[in-house]
Amino acid sequence: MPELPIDPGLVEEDHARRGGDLERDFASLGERLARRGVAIDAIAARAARFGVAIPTWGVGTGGTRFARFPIPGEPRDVFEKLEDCAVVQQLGRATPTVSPHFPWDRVDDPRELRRAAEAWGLGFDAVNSNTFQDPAYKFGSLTHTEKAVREQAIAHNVECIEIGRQLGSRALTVWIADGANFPGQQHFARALERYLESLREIVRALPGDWRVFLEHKLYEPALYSTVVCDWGTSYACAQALGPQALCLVDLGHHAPTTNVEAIVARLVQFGKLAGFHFNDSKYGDDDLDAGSIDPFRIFLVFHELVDAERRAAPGFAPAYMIDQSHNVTDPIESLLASAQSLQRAYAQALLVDHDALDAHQDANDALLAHRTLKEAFETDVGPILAMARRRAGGAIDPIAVYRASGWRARKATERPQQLGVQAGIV
Ligand SMILES: [Mn+2]
Repeated sequence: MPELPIDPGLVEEDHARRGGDLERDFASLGERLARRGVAIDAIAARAARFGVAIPTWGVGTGGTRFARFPIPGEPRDVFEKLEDCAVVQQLGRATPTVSPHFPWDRVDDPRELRRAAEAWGLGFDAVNSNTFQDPAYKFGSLTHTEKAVREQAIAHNVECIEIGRQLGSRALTVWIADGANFPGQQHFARALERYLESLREIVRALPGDWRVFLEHKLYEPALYSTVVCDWGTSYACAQALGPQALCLVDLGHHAPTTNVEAIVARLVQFGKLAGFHFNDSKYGDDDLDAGSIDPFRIFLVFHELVDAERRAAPGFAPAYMIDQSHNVTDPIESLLASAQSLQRAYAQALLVDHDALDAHQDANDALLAHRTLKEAFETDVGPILAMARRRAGGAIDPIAVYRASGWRARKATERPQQLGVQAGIV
């Protein structure tokens, strides 16, 4: 049995206080779904298997280019980050894995880190490398014009694979900040050729059962052009690099009006979808909480994923991670709410009547096809998610239990504030 950071008595109290209402809501929703030919327990069982990774940097307060406002009791090292991830998993039951980042999470012995995670009942998902902070990377990393800098960046990624192997991870996510601020600064083709050359070295270092996730981003920190700017570039690179290379979709890394769900469908079709960095945005790469701005878009993404699952699309095994910057909330609360938003979108997508949708599409009945999707999206699946959590030992109302636990105030005493606590976001 994993250790539980929050007093289980508080979860029992939550079940006692809210369990009766939940059962009535669940039964009522079950009746309505049965009229549509849907068995609520089957949906609840599938929703319960949904899991999204928490990035270790997500449990710390993020920041903007202007300031960071730390809150008392933030984790000071990766072991304390794991502790906070364990809180999110204990109460929410949708975040069984953690995605580490190096060098921020560097420890002397990765096996000790693995044991610490296992004690909390947590596993490790994709390992993230960092080639954007070292002073050597001012003009690029894997695409730098100087071979020595490229070699430094390659060696760092290879080291991340080695650490990840010891942690039980099986994927490396590579995002580079490389690009240009001025037209003419960088030769587009030569920079991308250097990227491919460097990535080939990294792919050569991958164990056979590992994958490398290529993350594209249209701007920032480079403000005129980036080397891996869009999904087309990412796809072409993944093709050139072979079957172990796949394309990762960060929801915030596109121009504001981009149809992200269509990109997801394309990557599924071509067998190159690595997975996601989930977040939400209004203007750009805002890194707001998943589901806070446009829950319909997340639903449409999950509709494509459920469709792929249903068709057993070849090679379909996406990795899910939250990638957000928590600037004005307690990160634990934001992560609980975000994981719930994602699980909600998944459960809603499971309710889509695919046979009806196929028929409406074939008949070119635009209105009924659209209404079929909306009917699923507009179903309040809250009782399904709450029941899945309760059955797994989580809280019916995770944020209420978290607040009642006094976790943050206790940690404020146990974890005296340090200046310059590492935080970052990619
Ligand atoms: Mn990302």
